[in-house]
Amino acid sequence: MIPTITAFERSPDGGKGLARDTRVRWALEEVGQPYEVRLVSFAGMKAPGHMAIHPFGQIPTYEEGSLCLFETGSIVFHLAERHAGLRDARARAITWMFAALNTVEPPILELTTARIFEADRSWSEERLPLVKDRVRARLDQLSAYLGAAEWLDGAFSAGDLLMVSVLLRLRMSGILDEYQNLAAYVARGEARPAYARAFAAQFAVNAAS
Ligand code: GTB
Repeated sequence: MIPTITAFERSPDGGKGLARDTRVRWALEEVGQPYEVRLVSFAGMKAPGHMAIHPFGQIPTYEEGSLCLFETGSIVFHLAERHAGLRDARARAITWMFAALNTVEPPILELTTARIFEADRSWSEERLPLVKDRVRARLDQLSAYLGAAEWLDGAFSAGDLLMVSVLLRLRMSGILDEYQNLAAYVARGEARPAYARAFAAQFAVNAAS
């Protein structure tokens, strides 16, 4: 059965691949699973039909027959469980999936909030260095762990898929480039043909609108 995911009808990033449907598209491409996409407007996300499958009125969602999932981590986990290609070193890959979403992403999201939504506050300039240092504290640790390795745990895993997706959000800030091995790690992720297909698919949607 071909699953259907939801994505922004028009992503606020104009197709830079930062909206979370790209992570799900990437995982689907990695495992060679064809999929369909239902595009949703901001209003549509809060309409009863969508709220019935996503209690918080967001994208992405994943529908496969009677199975409806929300939360990117859960969807990528479901796909990793289903497909042997991502199943190696399962427990460690799951650990890295949670580390990406629960440990590395929160300070990065805080930086996005500080740079975009708090930029007009009187205290913003003073706070920004603190927020950036919190991001650097995590990246110092991640960079030290990764060292010269290609991926976090031997072969590419769903943990790398989510970690690269999370780190990609830092590109605009310039902080990623302070870490040569992490910048190269992200570039390796982006160079994967499955990522390129996922990026192109979401870009086509946004270029068209
Ligand atoms: N924890 C959930 C998950 O991982 O699936 C979070 C889902 C989520 O935040 N979805 C966002 C959404 O639907 C889209 S990805 N927002 C609409 C709403 O809440 O009403 C977040 C996002 C949006 C835009 C950009 N961008 O333009 O750069 C990047 C990321």
